[in-house]
Amino acid sequence: MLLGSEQVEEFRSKGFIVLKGFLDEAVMEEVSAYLDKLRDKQPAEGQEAKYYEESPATGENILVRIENVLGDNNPELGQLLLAPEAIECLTQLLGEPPILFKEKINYKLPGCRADKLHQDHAAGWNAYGDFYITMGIVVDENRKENAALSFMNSGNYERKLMTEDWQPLSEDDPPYVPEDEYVLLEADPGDVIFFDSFVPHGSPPNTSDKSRRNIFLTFNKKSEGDKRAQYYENKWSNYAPNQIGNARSEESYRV
Ligand SMILES: O=C(O)CCC(=O)C(=O)O
Repeated sequence: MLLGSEQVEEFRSKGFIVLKGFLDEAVMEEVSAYLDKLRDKQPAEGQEAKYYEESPATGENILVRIENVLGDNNPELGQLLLAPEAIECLTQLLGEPPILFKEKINYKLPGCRADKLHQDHAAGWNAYGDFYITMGIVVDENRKENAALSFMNSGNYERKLMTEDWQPLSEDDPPYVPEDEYVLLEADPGDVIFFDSFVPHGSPPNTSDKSRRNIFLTFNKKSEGDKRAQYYENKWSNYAPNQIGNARSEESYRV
């Protein structure tokens, strides 16, 4: 058992736990270089799915995230990120083995818009399952000035959707209110956050000159089946990736 019973209990009561230095420096250097390569790569049909958005700060089309980076793509990256320890933690938290549902790298480059306070589950995930856990992997230093995430840490949320699908919980940027119910998660490369699909969280626009790359791997319980291929097939038919000339503007909320 990698996680102690207090950590599992903390996850159940707050909806997330932070494991400092879960991945070591050498691994994170490789991961960081890999993410730079993916940023510069032109994906072929069916490979990585890149999404671009118009920066509210500069009006330029910038890379916001890359999805479908694991599965049959980039097995070396999968090996770096999904060590047996990660699978063991997920198994403890889910109560059974995990299956990868979806994954993305959020580049959160300078000029990137806010991620409004939300529950991840509101991004249409209900259609595929009841509950998910995401492993958030910190690649760059996350600090207040480069859009570190804020999480509700009071446990004061419902373990179900609190809005309609695709709706944020608030239009405000951090500090979210009530202030004493949220924590700013300043974190370092290799730190990992395990969080459930209902815990409210978000981050402000990145107004600094430093990127803030984090990787988010989302899992469901094995007993709920493998929904990944279906998820991406549906998503790409509604929201085509790799369209740099056709970036989403701030008014249309899509993730
Ligand atoms: O990268 C971020 O700041 C936000 C991550 C997140 O909550 C999301 O993409 O759903």
